[in-house]
Amino acid sequence: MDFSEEQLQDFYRVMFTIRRFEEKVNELFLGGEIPGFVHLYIGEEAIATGVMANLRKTDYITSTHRGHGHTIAKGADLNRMMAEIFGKATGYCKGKGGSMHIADFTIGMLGANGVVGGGYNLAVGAGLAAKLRGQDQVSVCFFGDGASNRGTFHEGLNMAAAWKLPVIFVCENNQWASTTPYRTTTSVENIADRATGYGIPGVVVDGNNVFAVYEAAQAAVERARSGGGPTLLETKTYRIKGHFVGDPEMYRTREEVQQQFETNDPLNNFKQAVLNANSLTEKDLEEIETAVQAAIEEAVDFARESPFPKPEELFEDLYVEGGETL
Ligand SMILES: Cc1ncc(C[n+]2csc(CCOP(=O)(O)OP(=O)(O)O)c2C)c(N)n1
Repeated sequence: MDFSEEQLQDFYRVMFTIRRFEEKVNELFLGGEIPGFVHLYIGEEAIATGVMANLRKTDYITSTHRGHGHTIAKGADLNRMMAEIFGKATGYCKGKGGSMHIADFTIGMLGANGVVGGGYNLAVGAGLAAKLRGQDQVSVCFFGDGASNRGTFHEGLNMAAAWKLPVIFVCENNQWASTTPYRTTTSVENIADRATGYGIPGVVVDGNNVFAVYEAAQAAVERARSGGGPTLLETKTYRIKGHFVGDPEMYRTREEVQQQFETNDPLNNFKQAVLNANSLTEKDLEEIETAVQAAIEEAVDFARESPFPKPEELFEDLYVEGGETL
């Protein structure tokens, strides 16, 4: 295996943090402690992890309504994330944004987004800004298969391609857009095939394999950073949980989900690979799991103990004055 022990541990730490964070959020939502809506990333952890392992803190990402995994992998603070999801004043948006609006400009996380297909032009703008400043930052736009049918997809890819901007478009094809299977709304076999229309590389990769995602993202990031322009990277995966927590999932069978989880779980794939290759031991993995579990419990305690924002703060922070940029 061409990865150092430290890299492998980092892959597992990030993937396991996302998994446990999401399982915890699921449990807390069903227990009535979390308001609003949450969309879980379970089953898609290898994508955020493999892509972000190629990024610097100063690189940018734009995310989606299913954004916890991207945010964790970019290095966000778990306490502030959990507090935001609880709607507490110590959260990233002082409790006024919730799950779908977490952002942290200090780590280049430009925002989760409740608007499907809302990230393309933000990512293109960040890439354009980096290019105009003469810096070698790259910008990564995560989006779903459903979002690839929005007009903003075409606008974003065309402009990034025409101006050779340092943007990587990462499609997380989890087979479903809410209740709609992607094959019924998409005319091509692979969403990556559309790259041809913009004269840029289109790459398909197994999104349940963190090594494959890492390597494909590495090539795309190097290309973008060195002035080669954008890449469309399609990661094939599967949404294991409902579209949102509470989704009755009348549009697919339990058997389909079970079969996908048994054969394609990215964490299990990773474990089998590193254990078979004797690259990490069961003990190494358990140590990571124990530390992650403790960090998530701490985040839940932090969120629970934090105050709600005060009613008189309702209209504060609607517009940002100044602000930090990377
Ligand atoms: C512009 C817009 N249209 C519709 C919606 C409602 N909506 C929320 S998520 C979603 C499906 C998105 O599917 P996909 O892009 O494949 O992402 P996934 O949920 O599978 O991660 C839809 C239609 C929305 N939030 N924004």
